[in-house]
Amino acid sequence: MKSVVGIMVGSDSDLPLIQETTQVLEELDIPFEISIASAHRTPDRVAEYASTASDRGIQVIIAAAGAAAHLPGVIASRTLLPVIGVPVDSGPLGGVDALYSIVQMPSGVPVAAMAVGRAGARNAGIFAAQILALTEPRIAKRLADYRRQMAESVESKADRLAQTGLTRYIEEKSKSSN
Ligand code: RP5
Repeated sequence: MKSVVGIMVGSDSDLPLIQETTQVLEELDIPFEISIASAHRTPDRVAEYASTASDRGIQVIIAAAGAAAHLPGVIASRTLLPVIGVPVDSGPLGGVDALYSIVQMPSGVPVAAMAVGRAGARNAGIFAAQILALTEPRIAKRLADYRRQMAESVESKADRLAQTGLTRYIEEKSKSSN
């Protein structure tokens, strides 16, 4: 199947985090491509990627970077496709630097900035799916199922908490996460 989401990371050190994104895209059965390019170390590769993505059939781009994270903004400057930015929680500032770099785009060239780290990486995949769902009913259906399963999971946790009480619930939760 042809990729409709393009994922770009600034470094191979961002790959473990971006697995959160690829997992959710796989769960929702959305084909994606993934590669590495740095806004600072390989600016020509970034420009080439961004300016050809639409012609390859890509409909949404997800760009993840840490530190002075210019990758999502630079990609957005070279394409009219929606760009979702994921601030990677790497480096001495723990991702706050990347968050500010991604969220503070100048007027006229937006990037959809996600939360720092794992939640942001997962939400990037879901947000990309929501954009695609505007024109793809099968993706909209999967997103609705995903939301329902999340709600059911919270309901079942609340039921279990009511049955076991707080202390046992916490003990059992910590045992199952070890
Ligand atoms: C950023 O600098 C990358 O996105 C990465 O998060 C961070 C560190 O990169 P490496 O020095 O580990 O390649 O450009």
